[in-house]
Amino acid sequence: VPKTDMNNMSNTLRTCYLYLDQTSRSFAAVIRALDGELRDAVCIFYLVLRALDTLEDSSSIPYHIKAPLLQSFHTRLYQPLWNYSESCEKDRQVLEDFSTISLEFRKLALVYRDIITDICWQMGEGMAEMLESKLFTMDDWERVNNMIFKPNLYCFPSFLIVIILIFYLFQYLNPLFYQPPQYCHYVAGLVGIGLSQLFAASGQEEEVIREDTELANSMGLFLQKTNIIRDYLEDQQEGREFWPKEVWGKYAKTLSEFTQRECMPAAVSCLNELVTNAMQHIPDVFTYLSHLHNPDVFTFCAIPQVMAIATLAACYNNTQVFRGVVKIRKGLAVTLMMEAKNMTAVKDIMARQTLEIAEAIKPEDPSASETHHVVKKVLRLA
Ligand code: PS7
Ligand code: MN
Ligand code: MN
Ligand code: MN
Ligand code: MN
Ligand code: MN
Repeated sequence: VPKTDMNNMSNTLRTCYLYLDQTSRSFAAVIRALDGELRDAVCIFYLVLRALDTLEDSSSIPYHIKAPLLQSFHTRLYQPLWNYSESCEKDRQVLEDFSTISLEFRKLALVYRDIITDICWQMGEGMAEMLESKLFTMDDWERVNNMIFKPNLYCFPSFLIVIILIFYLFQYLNPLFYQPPQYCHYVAGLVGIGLSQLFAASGQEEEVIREDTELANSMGLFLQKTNIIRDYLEDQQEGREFWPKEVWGKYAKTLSEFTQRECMPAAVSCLNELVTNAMQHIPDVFTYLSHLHNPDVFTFCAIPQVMAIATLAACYNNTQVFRGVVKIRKGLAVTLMMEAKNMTAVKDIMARQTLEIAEAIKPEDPSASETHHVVKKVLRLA
């Protein structure tokens, strides 16, 4: 029995669920399986973020227009008439009819609205900051602990010692220091943090789930890194580059070389290093999922994670990443979705997919020993 009763819904909320089906290939089903107020809050959260991401992805919008649009996006939630019709993206409908989404947003309880507004504000700022930097670095992949900030040596060339002292003694001087932007944290880690806050606010999960933001961040990073790895070719074709230069720089002069047939060995080595890096998040994924109590919330969180490990297993050591689309087999996807209902099943799936990766490791691969290492770690925890 579907928990979403379409008959008791307002027309605008029904339209929102229609947009959810149209814009999400994987999240629509798991969001519908949520219960009560939380379901609508997460549905609206998804659509609002989909709208923000569509703005970010629109290559037709020039920088001087796009940056202020991203930064002011959170204010649009309270502007009943705001719509945006200049995007050419596939999902532009959510921007063209944003007023329907924002109308339903304003019907949510204040606790949910404040969480969603705050995440939109932080994500919009982060996306705008990223528009300026052309090349992707390792910092964009990892969240640098907010407390351990990097002193900007350009501003204080001769006071390094003093800076280091201040750095340890007065951590509240944070804004004086330059912090590298971290793309994956902004577009995915924040989603994990916001979702955890929604779970707690709804009373369907314990308050403590809010507190460990590092675990919630890892949940998002695992999905985002997998998405970036899999979408290499699609992103190249759209003129976007998300693979970190510290990694691809070891294997090529430019990231786009990986589309050429003669660069395949280097491309695959790079791919394998990134898959190995993404797998480092799995221990955090186990810990986060083990903190959940509500079965619907558990499935909602677990399904995207098991899809991600299966995607990584399909991509590992696979030249197809550079030639086309790597998709997990339909049958496997269906099995995983039905299976991922509890911790034992999730660990089982993770172990199976990790073993597939382990079997594909070539001894001559530059990351072979690193990959073996993370494989062992995952299998020990699973
Ligand atoms: C609110 C469910 C569950 C603790 C639109 C879910 C794009 C991978 O652009 O659509 O097609 O390549 O394939 C989702 C943590 C975010 C991180 C991020 C919001 C999990 C706008 C998902 C989805 C945290 C920025 C979608 C991060 O991939 O991308 C809700 C816990 C949106 C989650 C983007 C990517 C998501 C992503 P594209 P996809
Ligand atoms: Mn997608
Ligand atoms: Mn984007
Ligand atoms: Mn996108
Ligand atoms: Mn993508
Ligand atoms: Mn995509």
